[in-house]
Amino acid sequence: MNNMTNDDRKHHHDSRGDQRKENDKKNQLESFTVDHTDKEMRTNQGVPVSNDDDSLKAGKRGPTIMEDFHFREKMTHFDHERIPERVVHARGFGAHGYFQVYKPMTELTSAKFLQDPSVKTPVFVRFSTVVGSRGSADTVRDVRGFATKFYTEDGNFDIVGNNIPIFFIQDAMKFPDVVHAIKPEPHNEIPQASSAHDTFWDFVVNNTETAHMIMWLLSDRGIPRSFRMMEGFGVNTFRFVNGQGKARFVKFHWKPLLGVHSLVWDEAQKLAGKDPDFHRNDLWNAIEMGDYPEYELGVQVIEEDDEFKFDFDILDPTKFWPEEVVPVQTIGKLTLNRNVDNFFAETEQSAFHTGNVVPGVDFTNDPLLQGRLFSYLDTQLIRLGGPNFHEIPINRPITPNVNNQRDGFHRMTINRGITSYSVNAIQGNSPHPVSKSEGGYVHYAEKVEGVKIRARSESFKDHYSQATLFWNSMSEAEKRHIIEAFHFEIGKVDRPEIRQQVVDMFNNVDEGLAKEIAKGIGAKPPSKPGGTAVTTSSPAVSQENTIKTASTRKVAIIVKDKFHFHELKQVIKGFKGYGVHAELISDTLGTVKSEEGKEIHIDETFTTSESVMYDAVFIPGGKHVQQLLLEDDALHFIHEAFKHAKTIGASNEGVDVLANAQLHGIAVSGTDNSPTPIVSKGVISIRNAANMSSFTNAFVNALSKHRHWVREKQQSS
Ligand code: HDE
Repeated sequence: MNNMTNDDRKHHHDSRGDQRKENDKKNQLESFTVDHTDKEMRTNQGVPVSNDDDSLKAGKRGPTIMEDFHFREKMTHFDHERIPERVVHARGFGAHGYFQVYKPMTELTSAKFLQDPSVKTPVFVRFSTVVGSRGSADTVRDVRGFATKFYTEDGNFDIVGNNIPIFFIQDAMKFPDVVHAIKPEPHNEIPQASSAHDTFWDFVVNNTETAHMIMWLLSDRGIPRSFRMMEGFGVNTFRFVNGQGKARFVKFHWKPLLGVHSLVWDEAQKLAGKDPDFHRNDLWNAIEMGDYPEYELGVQVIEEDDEFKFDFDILDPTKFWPEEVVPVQTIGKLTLNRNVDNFFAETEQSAFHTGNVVPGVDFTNDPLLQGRLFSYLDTQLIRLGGPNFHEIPINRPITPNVNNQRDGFHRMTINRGITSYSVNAIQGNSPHPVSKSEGGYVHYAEKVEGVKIRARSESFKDHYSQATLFWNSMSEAEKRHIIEAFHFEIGKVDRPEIRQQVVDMFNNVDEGLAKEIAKGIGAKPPSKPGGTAVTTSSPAVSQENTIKTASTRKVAIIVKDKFHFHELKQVIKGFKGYGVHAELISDTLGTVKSEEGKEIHIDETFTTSESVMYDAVFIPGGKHVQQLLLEDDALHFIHEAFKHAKTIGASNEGVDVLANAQLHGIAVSGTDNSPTPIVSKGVISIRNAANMSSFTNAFVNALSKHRHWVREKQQSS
């Protein structure tokens, strides 16, 4: 490639035509992939192995001999098979997919992957939690990472985003501080994967720029239902630059087509024990089943001339651009359609970097972004063991990397030729830089002037207005969840003075909120009037207003011997039509037999599963109910689903189980044989089995609402 002329290069691109694209990365990865099915075992030196079970000994009961190269190689490799986990975002899960732009974005950016709607740009995404270690649980309260690597024909472009559009701090200088404060405390390394402890809240009350982010973290956004049901945000302000060199400020968004949905806190905590891999399982299984997660890429754009027209600084990463003020244009779609072959090789070794941009995308002076531009490259040097991590298959661009960089640990490339410097005459000054018009990356020529100073801009000083805006935007249920989250988090803080400081700090956001916080943590209500002057809201940030669909949701069906087969069959068939999945639960694996004598396979048992792993529960009719009525596990299942505001349904005798469960404030169908189901706060019941389709429709409709928060209210009142 080194000696290609520009015409060659152009031709090379054109001739590959439409085959380039989606499979380019897959094919590249496949050239590194090995499969040992039916292969002979060989050492790393390629020597055939005769025995992999016994070390070489001086006598059958004697000591192992030094010359056992096979033993030494095997053990040495094992001894060294761990690498440092990421300093933050250690626990993550990745998947492959592709991105397609809806229409040419030429007016906004020259980025090639945003020009041609027929091009499928390969993508790798890694979702993560921030605070916990690699082995921690998925459903902890935390920010989620949403890092995307686009393998474009102009090189790799990474959007290293989170599921919350703002951040804790305004200047990268403070990143080590916030991370030290939130990580487990240094003396005893407790607590794991949690912000509910003294050092974090000590940091919060002494660094009030965190106020807005805390509101989001303690909202339902901190406990997503699924990686498939959360937004992603680039957080920092970037630039789009078009072919004429015109630049605009831009923020990136990922909008999930399944909407933004969350767990409830009690459920999240239980899941952390019952299924620490809940989000991993969810994503992996969705992809395996062909329920490919999809997210639209949105951009918010601000003209350079409008930089100072907002009541917040557009470079302040603790502020978001309300969608009602700066609309989000959706410009393309990401589809995740392929699980990795090997977690370590792909997900663990993936290295993202905010500095990985392509022509058409540029940076701004956002002081958090500026620091990130240093940190991401730096951190890989220790984590991936040297400067050649770009050669690890998952990190390789699908374009060649051609330059004079050489050597270093684990160098894979064999560079031919004797020059590795520029300017050279011996190899005709190859490789040669290309001009902007030939596609070379040229930084946006922003005019910058100023005196050197360690200081914060005055325009960053307002820490509370948008925290109030966020609070104002929350539905009643969301507000209640935030207050409860404060009660949990601050309830875990030992020092009473910090608990009081939290009340006083959040009084600056909203007085009513501060009073409610105080009630649950043994602190005094705020002593002064609180709040800001902000009375507006941003409906777009409330999850109440998100997309609602039952598609891909998971229903637990409880059955024992002598259930009604035809009811079950009709309901499952109805679910399928809506893309809803069902799993059958009983007290043992194997099969159960219906009243009609049909056998069906059980997927999970009361021992291997819990209602927290499902979105809803259904009990069909039949004589099995007589046993279910005596079964504590079944009742517990229903009570938990009820407590977590989930959809619950029953048909015929199954309704007796609901009646027996005494669900507070719920009406269930009587024995009048009415053909229409009774729908009561997300609990659906019917006695008339002749009409299961009206039941299924009502059930799926309730399921699509995600949760029935009205029940929580009656429980707490
Ligand atoms: Fe990161 N961040 N970060 N971060 N971040 C890392 O890079 C850093 C920030 C985010 O799946 C590290 O490779 C600084 C905001 C994600 O591999 C490290 C600052 C946002 C991931 C780092 C921030 C993020 C990371 C650790 C403040 C949302 C995981 C391992 C100035 C927009 C990527 C690594 C993956 C990872 C530095 C703040 C997102 C240390 C200095 C804001 C999704 O380089």
